[in-house]
Amino acid sequence: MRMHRISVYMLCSGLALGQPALAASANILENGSFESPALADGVAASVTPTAWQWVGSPGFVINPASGSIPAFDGAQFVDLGNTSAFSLRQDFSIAVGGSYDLTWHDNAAASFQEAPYTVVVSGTPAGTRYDANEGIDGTWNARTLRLDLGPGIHSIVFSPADIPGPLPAQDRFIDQVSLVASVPLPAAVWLFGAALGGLGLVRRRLG
Ligand SMILES: [Ca+2]
Ligand SMILES: [Ca+2]
Repeated sequence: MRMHRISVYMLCSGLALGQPALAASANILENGSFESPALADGVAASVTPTAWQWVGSPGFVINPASGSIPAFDGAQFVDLGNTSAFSLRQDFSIAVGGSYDLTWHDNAAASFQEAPYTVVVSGTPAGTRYDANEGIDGTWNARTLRLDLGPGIHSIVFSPADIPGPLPAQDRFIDQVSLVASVPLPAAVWLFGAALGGLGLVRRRLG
Protein backbone atom coordinates (compact mmCIF):
# COMPACT_ATOMS: atom_id res chain seq x y z
CA MET A 1 0.00 0.00 0.00
CA ARG A 2 2.82 2.34 0.79
CA MET A 3 4.40 1.75 -2.62
CA HIS A 4 1.11 2.60 -4.27
CA ARG A 5 0.85 5.94 -2.46
CA ILE A 6 4.34 6.87 -3.55
CA SER A 7 3.56 6.10 -7.18
CA VAL A 8 0.41 8.27 -7.09
CA TYR A 9 2.41 11.12 -5.57
CA MET A 10 5.07 10.86 -8.27
CA LEU A 11 2.40 10.85 -10.97
CA CYS A 12 0.88 14.05 -9.58
CA SER A 13 4.25 15.74 -9.35
CA GLY A 14 5.10 14.81 -12.89
CA LEU A 15 1.83 16.19 -14.21
CA ALA A 16 2.09 19.44 -12.28
CA LEU A 17 5.73 20.21 -13.03
CA GLY A 18 6.34 18.49 -16.36
CA GLN A 19 5.78 19.27 -20.00
CA PRO A 20 2.30 20.93 -19.97
CA ALA A 21 3.79 24.44 -19.63
CA LEU A 22 5.26 24.05 -23.12
CA ALA A 23 1.93 23.12 -24.69
CA ALA A 24 0.03 25.92 -22.94
CA SER A 25 2.21 28.68 -24.36
CA ALA A 26 2.17 27.38 -27.93
CA ASN A 27 0.83 29.89 -30.43
CA ILE A 28 -1.29 28.10 -33.03
CA LEU A 29 -0.48 30.84 -35.54
CA GLU A 30 2.94 31.01 -37.19
CA ASN A 31 5.08 34.14 -37.37
CA GLY A 32 2.50 36.08 -35.32
CA SER A 33 5.10 38.75 -34.52
CA PHE A 34 6.05 39.28 -38.19
CA GLU A 35 9.75 38.83 -37.53
CA SER A 36 10.12 36.74 -40.72
CA PRO A 37 11.43 37.55 -43.23
CA ALA A 38 13.93 39.62 -41.25
CA LEU A 39 14.50 43.08 -42.74
CA ALA A 40 17.34 45.51 -42.14
CA ASP A 41 16.82 48.28 -39.61
CA GLY A 42 14.75 51.12 -41.05
CA VAL A 43 13.37 49.12 -43.99
CA ALA A 44 9.70 48.89 -45.04
CA ALA A 45 9.33 46.25 -47.74
CA SER A 46 6.35 45.03 -49.74
CA VAL A 47 6.91 41.39 -48.89
CA THR A 48 4.67 38.57 -47.70
CA PRO A 49 5.24 37.74 -44.03
CA THR A 50 6.15 34.08 -43.62
CA ALA A 51 3.08 31.82 -43.10
CA TRP A 52 0.68 34.67 -44.01
CA GLN A 53 -0.77 35.75 -47.34
CA TRP A 54 -1.90 39.07 -48.74
CA VAL A 55 -5.43 39.07 -50.17
CA GLY A 56 -5.68 41.89 -52.72
CA SER A 57 -2.89 44.47 -52.69
CA PRO A 58 0.27 43.48 -50.84
CA GLY A 59 1.00 45.54 -47.74
CA PHE A 60 4.31 45.91 -45.98
CA VAL A 61 6.54 44.43 -43.33
CA ILE A 62 8.25 47.23 -41.42
CA ASN A 63 11.44 47.24 -39.39
CA PRO A 64 11.12 50.81 -38.13
CA ALA A 65 14.01 53.24 -38.03
CA SER A 66 14.86 54.68 -34.63
CA GLY A 67 12.60 57.62 -33.82
CA SER A 68 9.54 56.17 -35.55
CA ILE A 69 6.90 53.93 -33.97
CA PRO A 70 8.72 50.88 -32.58
CA ALA A 71 7.41 47.33 -32.97
CA PHE A 72 5.28 46.16 -30.06
CA ASP A 73 7.22 42.89 -29.94
CA GLY A 74 10.56 42.10 -31.51
CA ALA A 75 11.91 44.29 -34.30
CA GLN A 76 9.13 44.23 -36.92
CA PHE A 77 5.40 44.63 -37.46
CA VAL A 78 3.06 44.39 -40.44
CA ASP A 79 1.39 47.30 -42.27
CA LEU A 80 -2.08 46.57 -43.71
CA GLY A 81 -2.14 49.72 -45.80
CA ASN A 82 -4.77 52.47 -45.72
CA THR A 83 -7.70 51.14 -47.76
CA SER A 84 -9.87 48.03 -47.98
CA ALA A 85 -7.66 46.78 -50.83
CA PHE A 86 -5.28 45.22 -48.29
CA SER A 87 -6.15 42.11 -46.26
CA LEU A 88 -3.84 39.77 -44.41
CA ARG A 89 -4.74 36.12 -43.98
CA GLN A 90 -3.43 33.03 -42.25
CA ASP A 91 -4.98 29.56 -42.46
CA PHE A 92 -4.51 27.25 -39.49
CA SER A 93 -5.65 23.87 -38.25
CA ILE A 94 -7.55 23.17 -35.02
CA ALA A 95 -7.19 19.61 -33.73
CA VAL A 96 -9.49 19.85 -30.70
CA GLY A 97 -12.61 22.01 -30.94
CA GLY A 98 -13.30 24.48 -28.15
CA SER A 99 -12.71 28.01 -26.94
CA TYR A 100 -9.62 29.87 -28.13
CA ASP A 101 -8.28 33.34 -27.38
CA LEU A 102 -7.04 35.52 -30.21
CA THR A 103 -4.87 38.39 -29.00
CA TRP A 104 -3.03 41.03 -31.00
CA HIS A 105 -1.91 44.67 -30.92
CA ASP A 106 -2.72 47.42 -33.41
CA ASN A 107 -1.38 50.90 -34.03
CA ALA A 108 -1.22 53.60 -36.71
CA ALA A 109 0.87 56.64 -37.48
CA ALA A 110 -0.47 59.24 -35.04
CA SER A 111 -2.76 61.54 -37.03
CA PHE A 112 -6.41 62.57 -36.97
CA GLN A 113 -7.75 59.93 -39.36
CA GLU A 114 -9.26 56.65 -38.28
CA ALA A 115 -7.67 53.36 -39.25
CA PRO A 116 -10.63 50.97 -39.10
CA TYR A 117 -10.55 47.25 -39.78
CA THR A 118 -12.37 44.07 -38.86
CA VAL A 119 -11.26 40.54 -38.05
CA VAL A 120 -12.90 37.81 -40.14
CA VAL A 121 -12.69 34.24 -38.87
CA SER A 122 -13.42 31.50 -41.40
CA GLY A 123 -15.46 33.92 -43.50
CA THR A 124 -17.51 35.39 -40.64
CA PRO A 125 -16.78 38.79 -39.07
CA ALA A 126 -15.81 38.33 -35.41
CA GLY A 127 -15.73 40.93 -32.67
CA THR A 128 -16.22 44.58 -33.53
CA ARG A 129 -14.83 47.27 -35.82
CA TYR A 130 -11.41 48.18 -34.49
CA ASP A 131 -9.61 51.50 -34.95
CA ALA A 132 -5.86 50.97 -35.11
CA ASN A 133 -5.45 54.72 -34.49
CA GLU A 134 -7.41 54.60 -31.23
CA GLY A 135 -6.23 57.39 -28.96
CA ILE A 136 -4.48 59.11 -31.91
CA ASP A 137 -1.30 58.79 -29.87
CA GLY A 138 0.92 56.33 -31.74
CA THR A 139 0.64 53.78 -28.91
CA TRP A 140 -0.11 50.11 -29.43
CA ASN A 141 -3.64 48.99 -28.48
CA ALA A 142 -4.16 45.51 -26.97
CA ARG A 143 -7.02 43.47 -28.48
CA THR A 144 -8.56 40.20 -27.38
CA LEU A 145 -11.24 38.08 -28.97
CA ARG A 146 -12.59 34.75 -27.73
CA LEU A 147 -13.38 32.34 -30.55
CA ASP A 148 -15.33 29.09 -30.53
CA LEU A 149 -13.58 26.89 -33.10
CA GLY A 150 -14.47 23.39 -34.23
CA PRO A 151 -11.84 20.92 -35.39
CA GLY A 152 -10.55 21.48 -38.92
CA ILE A 153 -9.04 24.21 -41.07
CA HIS A 154 -9.84 27.83 -40.24
CA SER A 155 -8.71 31.24 -41.43
CA ILE A 156 -8.10 34.58 -39.77
CA VAL A 157 -8.22 37.70 -41.94
CA PHE A 158 -7.36 41.24 -40.82
CA SER A 159 -9.57 43.24 -43.18
CA PRO A 160 -9.24 47.05 -43.36
CA ALA A 161 -12.36 49.14 -43.94
CA ASP A 162 -12.59 52.36 -45.95
CA ILE A 163 -13.60 55.65 -44.36
CA PRO A 164 -15.72 58.32 -46.07
CA GLY A 165 -14.18 61.60 -47.20
CA PRO A 166 -11.33 62.75 -49.41
CA LEU A 167 -8.54 61.61 -47.11
CA PRO A 168 -7.45 57.98 -46.88
CA ALA A 169 -7.35 56.32 -43.50
CA GLN A 170 -4.06 55.85 -41.69
CA ASP A 171 -2.13 52.67 -42.38
CA ARG A 172 -3.00 49.93 -39.88
CA PHE A 173 -0.12 48.33 -38.06
CA ILE A 174 -0.49 44.88 -36.46
CA ASP A 175 1.94 43.00 -34.21
CA GLN A 176 2.13 39.97 -31.89
CA VAL A 177 -0.89 37.97 -33.10
CA SER A 178 -1.50 34.92 -30.94
CA LEU A 179 -4.11 32.16 -30.81
CA VAL A 180 -4.11 29.82 -27.81
CA ALA A 181 -6.60 27.52 -26.13
CA SER A 182 -8.71 29.52 -23.65
CA VAL A 183 -8.30 27.16 -20.71
CA PRO A 184 -4.63 27.17 -19.68
CA LEU A 185 -3.44 23.58 -19.66
CA PRO A 186 -1.50 23.89 -16.37
CA ALA A 187 -4.74 24.81 -14.57
CA ALA A 188 -6.54 21.77 -15.96
CA VAL A 189 -3.59 19.55 -15.11
CA TRP A 190 -3.41 21.02 -11.62
CA LEU A 191 -7.06 20.09 -11.06
CA PHE A 192 -6.38 16.61 -12.44
CA GLY A 193 -3.37 16.30 -10.15
CA ALA A 194 -5.41 17.52 -7.18
CA ALA A 195 -8.08 14.93 -7.97
CA LEU A 196 -5.47 12.18 -8.08
CA GLY A 197 -3.99 13.50 -4.83
CA GLY A 198 -7.44 13.35 -3.27
CA LEU A 199 -7.77 9.78 -4.50
CA GLY A 200 -4.49 8.94 -2.81
CA LEU A 201 -5.71 10.53 0.41
CA VAL A 202 -8.92 8.48 0.33
CA ARG A 203 -6.97 5.30 -0.25
CA ARG A 204 -4.61 6.15 2.59
CA ARG A 205 -7.59 6.60 4.93
CA LEU A 206 -9.13 3.36 3.72
CA GLY A 207 -5.75 1.63 4.20
CA1 LIG B 1 7.01 41.92 -34.06
CA1 LIG C 1 -3.31 54.03 -29.44
